[in-house]
Amino acid sequence: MIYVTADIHGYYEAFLHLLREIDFSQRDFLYVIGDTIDKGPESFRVLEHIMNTENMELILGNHEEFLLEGLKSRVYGKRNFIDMELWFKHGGEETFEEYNRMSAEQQQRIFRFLSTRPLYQILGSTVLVHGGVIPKKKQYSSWRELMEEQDRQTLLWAKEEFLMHPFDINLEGRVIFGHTPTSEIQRVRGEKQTPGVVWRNGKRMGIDGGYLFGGRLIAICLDNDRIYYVK
Ligand SMILES: [Mn+2]
Repeated sequence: MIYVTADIHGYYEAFLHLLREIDFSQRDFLYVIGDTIDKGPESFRVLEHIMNTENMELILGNHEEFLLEGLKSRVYGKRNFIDMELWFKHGGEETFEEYNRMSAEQQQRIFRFLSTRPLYQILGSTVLVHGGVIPKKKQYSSWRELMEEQDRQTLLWAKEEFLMHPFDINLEGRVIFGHTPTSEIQRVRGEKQTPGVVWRNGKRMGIDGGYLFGGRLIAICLDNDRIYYVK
């Protein structure tokens, strides 16, 4: 079975709980669509668990991007579009300190791993992405065509413009994304708020259950659409 989850944000115990809930085994595959780190207590235990498990793949989120860009600006002394202050304000300070306490070898492993992760994944007619996608037209020949016109900023950070988009494109299938807790999506859209529940709208599905805000960690099985929740 193929599973997808998102926005674990350093909550390693909850992540393990989720793996038990879905009865995750060697025959399965798990996609984590970003934001494994920051805010929760055990960022690198989450990240390293995914790194060390062959049948798991990480798709980058904006918090992995914070770490990557933070490290690049330290290593190369250059200032990237991401401000360290902004990252620290969003829970990055402890992550950065923990990283600095690691061995050089371990630091390199993590840096190499993050630098080579994809920004999205297309699985048949399902697209996995952290932030979102903003279609610029209504007709596409394939999801690939739609995804190739997206910029990095949108894929990692999309908010209102994606959430409020009519998303009336001709493609069959759906985009599964994290990044914005589903109750925040509902708030932005003026819908009734039901925290910690999957958000569905036409060809979009939000699965960030806002675990760190008292919501739930969510996983979906792509083979049968079964949803799993961890409180
Ligand atoms: Mn995010």
